Amino acid sequence: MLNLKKTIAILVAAISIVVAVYAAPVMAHGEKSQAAYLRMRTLLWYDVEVSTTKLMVNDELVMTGKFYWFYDWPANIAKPEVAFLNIGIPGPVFVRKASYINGVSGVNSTRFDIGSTYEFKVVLKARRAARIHMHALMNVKKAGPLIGPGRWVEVTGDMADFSNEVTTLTGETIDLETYGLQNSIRWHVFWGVVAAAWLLYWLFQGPILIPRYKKVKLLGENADDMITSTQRTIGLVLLIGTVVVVTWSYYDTQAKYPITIPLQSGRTNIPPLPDTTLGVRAEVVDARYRVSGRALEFSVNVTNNTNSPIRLGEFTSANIRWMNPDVSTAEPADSHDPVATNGLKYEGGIVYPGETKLLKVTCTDAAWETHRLAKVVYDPDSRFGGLLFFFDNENKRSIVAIGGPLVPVFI
Ligand SMILES: [Cu+2]
Repeated sequence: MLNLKKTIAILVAAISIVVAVYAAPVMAHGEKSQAAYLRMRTLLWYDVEVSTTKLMVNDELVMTGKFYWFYDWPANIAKPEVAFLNIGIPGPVFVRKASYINGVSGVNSTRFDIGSTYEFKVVLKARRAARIHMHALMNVKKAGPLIGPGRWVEVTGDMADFSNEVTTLTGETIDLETYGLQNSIRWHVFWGVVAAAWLLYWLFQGPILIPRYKKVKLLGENADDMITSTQRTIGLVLLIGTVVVVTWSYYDTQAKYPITIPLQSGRTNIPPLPDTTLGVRAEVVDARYRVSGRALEFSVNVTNNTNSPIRLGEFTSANIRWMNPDVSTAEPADSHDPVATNGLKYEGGIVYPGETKLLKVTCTDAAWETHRLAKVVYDPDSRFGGLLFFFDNENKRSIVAIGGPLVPVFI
């Protein structure tokens, strides 16, 4: 029996070493790891921009953009009843100074409407030097983070210069970077010393744990009798001392800071932006994913209820953009920004006002594989989703969400 256990232990150790040796350094932080259907059919981000990609410590960066809550929300993903807009950054490279959703402060969590569009703005202040891939992200309760497009940003300078000053409601100016830090360190050290002293005291009372346990279990001795009256007295002193110190600290804090406001945990309800379709309707008739060609092909019935002729310029899904350069151009923001500059082609041409037309659209790019979106055809619920951007003569956009079942084509 012992041998078997030993063998298993050695095997586990050996496997761990092999895995550790072969583990390659990880460059990304999970943006491609979420299931394809989740990235395509939950939150669709677009127009995401950062005000700068190179800045110094203490400089501000503003991230703006829009997001659309996909109408065909996956049944197994929690709906955005409680959600919080954030920025995904490895480590505290920035502090967040403010965030807004449709102009409303994003301090509190928010409930969002499925099928609606919102715009956001997050103001960040650089705290320490780093080169990071930052994302807008939406934390949805019970669903997790829904990640927006990433941007490489480089902060230079010295963290020692960083200051994060705010004026409190009582008119005092404080630096949040250092405010209360000394006090916090003092209390941690104080309780650390008390805890260590208590443990050390018992450590020097001789072997206590296993020998006493044995005495109780095997010899049937009474555990309470093993504790001396001195030990009891010391325990009582520590107990009373702890209660006195905690009580005193509460009264002392109350006297020093009579006015405090608790952390805000209320919920806001923010009305969505006006309809982004501007009267254009699009219904997917059928859709295929061509595995060998790395192409999404779909037919879509488009009705133009606007006053201008429109053409299809872009399809976006899962933070990837397929552009039709005849109508709209876009370049990748950096080396990790998936933009298929010539990825969208379609048959059907211009859709005139009042007309309903069948367009045959093809979105081709290696990103279907490299961003693991093609895996959607292996999902139990093989449905895709995304946003179509139609442009009129004045480059005004009608943004329409589409989606439907996706059939794979292997030959
Ligand atoms: Cu990233």
